Amino acid sequence: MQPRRIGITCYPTYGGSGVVATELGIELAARGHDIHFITYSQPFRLTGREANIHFHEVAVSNYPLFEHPPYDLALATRMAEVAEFYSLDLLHVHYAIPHSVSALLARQMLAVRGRHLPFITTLHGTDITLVGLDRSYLPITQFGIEQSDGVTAISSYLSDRTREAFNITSEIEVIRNFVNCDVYVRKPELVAAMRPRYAQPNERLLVHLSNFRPVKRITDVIEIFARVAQAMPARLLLIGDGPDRSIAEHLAITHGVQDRIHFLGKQDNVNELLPLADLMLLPSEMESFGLAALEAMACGVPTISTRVGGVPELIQDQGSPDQVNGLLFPVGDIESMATAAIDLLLDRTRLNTMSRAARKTAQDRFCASRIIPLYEDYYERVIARTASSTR
Ligand code: GMT
Repeated sequence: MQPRRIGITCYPTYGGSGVVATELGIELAARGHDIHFITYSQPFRLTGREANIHFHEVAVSNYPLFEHPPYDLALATRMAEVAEFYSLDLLHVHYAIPHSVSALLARQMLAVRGRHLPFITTLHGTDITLVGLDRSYLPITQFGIEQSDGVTAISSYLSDRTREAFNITSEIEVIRNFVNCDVYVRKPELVAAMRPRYAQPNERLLVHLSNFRPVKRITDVIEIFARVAQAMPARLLLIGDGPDRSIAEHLAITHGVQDRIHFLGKQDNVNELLPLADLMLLPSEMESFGLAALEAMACGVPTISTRVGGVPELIQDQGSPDQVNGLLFPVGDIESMATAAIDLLLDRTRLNTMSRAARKTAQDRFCASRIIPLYEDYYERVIARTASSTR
């Protein structure tokens, strides 16, 4: 693909969609594309010093009249300005609400000046499964999706769900999430140096990574861990922060395991923390994909998760031992998840086999080197299709 100038908009500070958008920008920049992040703050996984990456802050003026400052309009304005100044070929927005509608406005603002700016919307999950189905957002989300020049979804599940819930008949390209397998990898010397900070040699180390929203069921994480900690010496790394953190702290005290849990808060270098663990817990109510599980798997850490949404597209719990890369259970089945975790952690051979299968899945199917060309190919198709239709 020839080098392109691409604008990317996402939620820069919170959630998996922002992580995917940022990592995508980093990977595209490394392949020679010129990337322009148009967001309200610098995406948290960027250092600001990467080659080929530019950051354009969206500032929202707050007049006393505005009880709710119009961020979507400020964003549309900035998108149009950046697209014009830097001659962007394409805008790629992550999370439909409100980004696709802002991109649509930017496209229209430029069209009246004879400039063509196609935009692609990538659907991530709660923009469809929760927020987009709120009656007050449904029609505008549907409109934003329909008006997009291209739409991608991060799993087949999410693509199907979007079609059903929003009556979308146009094409939705499934491009699954990815991980950089060179960055997310277990480096034995790093593990040897860092693991003693969090666990003794005789202790098992579990990990959970999320934004601590109710959909993640953090209380199930604590319940499962409390049962594991009764059965063997164990510790838990909790990475992330959000509304349910204090509920988790309270439950940990109730079970007397607060001293066995490291509440680490938001962390930048999760690639250095995940490989320290033996097992990840992700007992979510819903996951359209489960990026945290993929990042752990790339580090050789298998996941116990729930059989929801797009998770079975990533975690395979049936087949020969070298195919099984994690375990899936019904939502809320704490007892089964705890029993499975205990059995697995006590069986070193099975745990190692599953760890290798997890890494192999990440490498064979979800490495950035495999997925990024799918985005590049899709960009070219959208640019070509929309250029010929506007001629
Ligand atoms: O729920 C989150 O963790 C945040 C949310 C988002 O859109 O920012 O995550 C969704 O997108 C992630 C990245 O594509 C997926 O890995 C998550 O499964 C998905 N979350 C849900 O569907 C609940």
